[in-house]
Amino acid sequence: MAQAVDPILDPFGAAEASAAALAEATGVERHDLAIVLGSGWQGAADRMGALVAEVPLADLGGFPASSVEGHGSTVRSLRDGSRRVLAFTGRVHLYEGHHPRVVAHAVRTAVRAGCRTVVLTNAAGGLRAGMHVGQPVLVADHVNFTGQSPLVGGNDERLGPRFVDMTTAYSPRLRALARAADPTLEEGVYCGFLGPTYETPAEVEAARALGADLVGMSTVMETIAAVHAGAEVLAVSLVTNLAAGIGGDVLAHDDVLAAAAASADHMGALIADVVGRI
Ligand code: 8IG
Repeated sequence: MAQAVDPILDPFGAAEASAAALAEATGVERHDLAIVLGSGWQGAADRMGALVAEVPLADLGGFPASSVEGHGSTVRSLRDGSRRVLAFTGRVHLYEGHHPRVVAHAVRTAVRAGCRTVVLTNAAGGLRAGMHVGQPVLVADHVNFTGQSPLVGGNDERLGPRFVDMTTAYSPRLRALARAADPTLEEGVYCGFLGPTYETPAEVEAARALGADLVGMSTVMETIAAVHAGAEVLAVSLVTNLAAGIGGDVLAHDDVLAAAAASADHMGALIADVVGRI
């Protein structure tokens, strides 16, 4: 069991402690790539390599239990040839009441464990005309509408610099690799909301006016932490609903999970193909 270090008080120390506990629990000293699996993406982990070890996040220190149905609470170490992949089977969100530094802890742990590439997956609402449920969309950029950031507060230079350029937060290189894997993949701008409410119709209009194509409640804190740490980010959203007021249906989490489950195989194959090219 790791010496518990609080990621709010000492995000660098906590990431370092969790990475050391991970190496100890898996027997794998360094990993190369991390993937965070959102709703609907769980099946993808099995396709990305041979399972070496699976560790409860509760054993690594700094990780709270996830309270959201459809999200796991383990990390898997996978081997794909010479490459070592870390797959987080779930994540925690701001809307669960977690501090942005707690939300960012998995990504910071992965970077301390050696990962230079972070793949973030999520389920999201689609805003753009023509989007359909079950469609994967490459995140090309984001609007941080949460009013929060894991970088607020004193900056620890061991994590990254005080001010962070976000011009190429969603790596153009990795997006090109993903489009090569699936030329039908569309790209979109993800607007991160605090949640847990879905948007009001006025908020949907606001997001659209801000240039968003997707709305969701995750990913943005993790992307900021990864870019801060110098890692390359690839993010893919699975459209599991059309944003409130667009499809005419009232949104329910069960419908989101059902749409995600129906696309699990497709998303698994897609992400395994893309990750294989990185
Ligand atoms: I799945 O329509 C999923 N997550 N904010 N809006 C927001 N988050 C979401 C949505 C949505 N669908």
